[in-house]
Amino acid sequence: MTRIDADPRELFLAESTRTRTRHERFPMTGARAQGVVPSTERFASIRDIRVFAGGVVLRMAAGLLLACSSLASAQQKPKRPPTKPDSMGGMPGMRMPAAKSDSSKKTKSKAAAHDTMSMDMPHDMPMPVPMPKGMPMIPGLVGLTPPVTSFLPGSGVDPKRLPLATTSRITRLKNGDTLDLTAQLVRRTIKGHTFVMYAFNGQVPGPLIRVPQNATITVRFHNRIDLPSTVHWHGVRLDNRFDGVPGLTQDSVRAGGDFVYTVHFPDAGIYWYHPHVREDIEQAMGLYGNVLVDSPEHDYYAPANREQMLVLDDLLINADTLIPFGKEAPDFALMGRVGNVLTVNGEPRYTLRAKRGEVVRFFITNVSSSRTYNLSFGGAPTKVVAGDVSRFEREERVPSVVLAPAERYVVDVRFESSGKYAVVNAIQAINHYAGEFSPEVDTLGAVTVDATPAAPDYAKQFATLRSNDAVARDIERFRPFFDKPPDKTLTLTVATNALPLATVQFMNVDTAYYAPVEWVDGMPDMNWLSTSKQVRWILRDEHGKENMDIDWHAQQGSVVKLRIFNDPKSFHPMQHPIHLHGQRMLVVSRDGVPTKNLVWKDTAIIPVGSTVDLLIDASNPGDWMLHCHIAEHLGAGMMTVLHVDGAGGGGKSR
Ligand SMILES: [Cu+2]
Repeated sequence: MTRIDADPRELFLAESTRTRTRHERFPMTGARAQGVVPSTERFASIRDIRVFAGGVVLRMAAGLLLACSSLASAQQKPKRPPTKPDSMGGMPGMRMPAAKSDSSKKTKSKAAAHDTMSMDMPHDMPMPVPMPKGMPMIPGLVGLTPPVTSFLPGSGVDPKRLPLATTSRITRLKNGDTLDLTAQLVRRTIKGHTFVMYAFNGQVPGPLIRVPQNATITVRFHNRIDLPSTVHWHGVRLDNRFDGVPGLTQDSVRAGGDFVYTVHFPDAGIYWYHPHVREDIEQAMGLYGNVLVDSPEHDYYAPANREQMLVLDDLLINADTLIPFGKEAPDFALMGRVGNVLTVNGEPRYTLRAKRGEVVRFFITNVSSSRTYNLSFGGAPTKVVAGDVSRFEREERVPSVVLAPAERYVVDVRFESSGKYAVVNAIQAINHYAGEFSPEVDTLGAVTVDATPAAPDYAKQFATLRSNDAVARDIERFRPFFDKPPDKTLTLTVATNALPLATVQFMNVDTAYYAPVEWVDGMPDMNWLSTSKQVRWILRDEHGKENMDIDWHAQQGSVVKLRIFNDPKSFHPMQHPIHLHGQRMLVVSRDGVPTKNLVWKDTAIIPVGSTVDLLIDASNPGDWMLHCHIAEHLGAGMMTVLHVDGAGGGGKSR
């Protein structure tokens, strides 16, 4: 994470080579090195990897599993014959759907004979999902497909007739204005391959809606994609009727249908919109956009030379093919779909030219289905200014910013000298198969700084860490509730049935160790084959009620303490970004350690093994979803409803 003069791509390659050769077993570096998160959200508990069993044990177990794999594959009938991979190059994997040929017999004997310690893949072993380099697909899973029909956008549509997606454009709206927002099919070219995907108004990300604080706008939504849809206004404390949740606040909008939203923006900051129907498909295929709400105060933020939106996404591509989605139910239900092509603002490579000494304000949103990022700017000094729904009590210098799906942060970065700064995602990768962790750096783009000095020069203002007294005063009212006992306790866990035998065997061993946060998919084969028919993610309350069976009410105007515990002993422990609609909340403590610098949030990451206390300002009446924002976890049931009953007894939720 230093300033570089070389092409960042080279840095990336150099980094990945270096990390591979220095591949250690359970290094105690990665997570600790990633001091991450704006300090208030720093995991008191990114206590590195908790190792309860060594990698040796895991390797032995993996060996045993592979030996059993012929049994496993005998029990699981392949639905589709395995085929030859089309390329074993940089992105290993085969085209889908699979072509001719095959023989499960041959696969079986291969599998049984497979050298468990070898990380090389025989060339005739099929790998329907791209596996990370050095990670073979578990032989017991070879030839299996998820028990769902494949779905990709625009089946039967001639791509040539579709408009080419464009980049996001700013749409400035005033109080009372109306916007037509159309979800539609588009063509997108990514890394030279053309795919049929979705976009709002032909743009990816969708139009950047820029409005003054307290504006109310009308959005005429037109659903012109091939699935039912809605629009959810993420983080906005709006009228419950326009929250966009099918079955709760509205009916889903059928393909070809329309819906009119009235959206009021009471809080300044950065928000986003996306469908609340099959997010695993619709959001992943391009339906997302930002809303930037401007405060009337001219010095709401410290001065900056320039503003930039950074929308982080990842796309799962196998060579020149999108990995299809499950039609009846989400696939990748264990970990969520983790893409192998990282994009910023819809493109694989972000570039910005800046002047020397320029202060750039980045509004960052993570719209990925499952991936958590640890973002930094080539060593350029970075100040975290604001989070989901407000500014921080105090600005703080941070080495990097961690964003779970749906989270937003606003950071100011000063590029002090000329040269090239790599924008990177530096994380700790995990290989579930080998039981190994290793540092990994992905370059998302570069900021090229020329020698011309920036004017005006904001060096002095940048060096000052401001206190936002208005935020502190607002939060002061809630401080008396910080230590009250929880009103509601939720445990995060998972239940599974009918998963492939090899997956079950593997996972039973795998939980011998865990990472507080999984930054990559360390088991894409097992993950792909799991659907929400087999995996049910669970929020369980103190009465043993689960998900939508939880009966949870609060009075409008009350302050609700929600304690969430992420059970490390579950079948597949994993972090969950928990999102509450229509209200704002504070992360008051993590594992009993009080947060020192507070910010209003709508999404909070709950690392594995952690207990997080949230204080909800239940100000907005209505029926509001609380759910995991990993799209496939939501699709696998991980949601409940907080009913905020109107102060006048007029709440619709009784
Ligand atoms: Cu989750």
